[in-house]
Amino acid sequence: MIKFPEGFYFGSATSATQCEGGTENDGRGKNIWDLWYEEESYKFHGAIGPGITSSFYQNYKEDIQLMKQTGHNSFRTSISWSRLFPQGYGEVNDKAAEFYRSLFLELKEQGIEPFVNLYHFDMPVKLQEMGGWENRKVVDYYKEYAWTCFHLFGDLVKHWFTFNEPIVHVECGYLQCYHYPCKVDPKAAVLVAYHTALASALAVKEYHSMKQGGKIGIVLNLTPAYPRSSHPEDQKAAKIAELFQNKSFLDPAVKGAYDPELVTLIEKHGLLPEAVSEDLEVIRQNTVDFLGVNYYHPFRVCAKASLPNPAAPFTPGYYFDNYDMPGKRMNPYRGWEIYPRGLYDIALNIRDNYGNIEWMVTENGMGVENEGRFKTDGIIQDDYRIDFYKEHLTWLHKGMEEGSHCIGYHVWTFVDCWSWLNAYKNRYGLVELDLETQKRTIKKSGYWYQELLKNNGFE
Ligand code: BGP
Repeated sequence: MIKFPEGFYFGSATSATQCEGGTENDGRGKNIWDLWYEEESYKFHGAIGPGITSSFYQNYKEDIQLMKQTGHNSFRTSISWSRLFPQGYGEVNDKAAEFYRSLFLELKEQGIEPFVNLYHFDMPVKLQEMGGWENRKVVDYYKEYAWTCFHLFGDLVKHWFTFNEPIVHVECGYLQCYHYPCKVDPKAAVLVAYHTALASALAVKEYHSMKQGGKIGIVLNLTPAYPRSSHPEDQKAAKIAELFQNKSFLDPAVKGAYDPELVTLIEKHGLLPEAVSEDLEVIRQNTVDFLGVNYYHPFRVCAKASLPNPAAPFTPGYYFDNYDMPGKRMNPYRGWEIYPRGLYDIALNIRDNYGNIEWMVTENGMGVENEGRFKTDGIIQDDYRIDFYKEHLTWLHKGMEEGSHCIGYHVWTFVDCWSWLNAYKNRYGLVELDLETQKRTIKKSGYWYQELLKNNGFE
């Protein structure tokens, strides 16, 4: 029997853009995903967009009832910055404040602890027009936004996160073209990463100064980089991949400083931003209270097969290649590697190299394309997902038994949600969403999760 400690946080996670819908309601301003969907909608093949999703803005009470039924004791979502501040700054939208207060209150009343994230990829359009995270002024607007959230909801919310997966908006927005502003500009990428770490530290500082008696952390998608072999060149490649992929945010958030090796590499490419010493001091002094970790798959890394093109814009891939490990286990329904042991390695890494800081799994899940094919007797028979969770929880539990201080586990996600690039192609939920009727139907994994939560463990 795998048994988790009393009071372990079990639940699920989502984000405002991916579940709320109601983008035209009650004075919400646009964020970059409304724009992305409008402009790139041909890629979504007529699928519904962020304007509808699972209409959590209207249906949150029903969804909270379902969460209660499955035994959730906690749930993570995010606040939509452009719902609260339609311009990104200035006047608070009272209707939005009312919505989030009612949502957090309802969760509390149903015995579900809210974990609230301030930024999940969703820059208000007005601020993106000013340069988004490239503009130092936006960092100050974020600080005001964070302060306002603590002020408005801090009596109800005791677990905050400053950002979700900040490396993603850096890479996808500034090195590849998967998010706005969709450009390849390594210098901007580094500046954005630095401004984001600074914004996070400023939010931590504000929160601590308000003495509300809760905790504040950051959610990082830690992706262990495994080298192809013990050959020194492969080892070096994996070490550099770790620096960029994981340590670039983990170190400033938890240790208050960047790894000197990362700084040297960035300097070598002439990309180091001009940092003001007071800002570096803010990062140094305001480290997080706890950590959220999203884990989906590992990173397989080897030395570069050929010399990088010096004329091409710099990306971390300058230093390593990804390789296709023979025999690796793939999710046949989504195309990501499944490697449950990665969660154990993360647990020990946090224990050994990050002061054994308190942490939790803030996302772990299995996306499945065309999931309707697994439906019999009106229920999605997602045994593959149950196996996926069992295996990850087994490795997590082992890490905890060996002393890693993990306090919770949230699956991604509860009700099937909208995704940034794939709309509803890949389903992750414990609960199926019918896109035409908005009807929710618990999947087999949802019933399994209910048993897990009832017993705080599984056989
Ligand atoms: C994480 C994001 C989530 C979610 C998830 C699944 O990186 O934090 O917002 O989208 O990945 O990924 P996808 O939706 O691309 O399948």
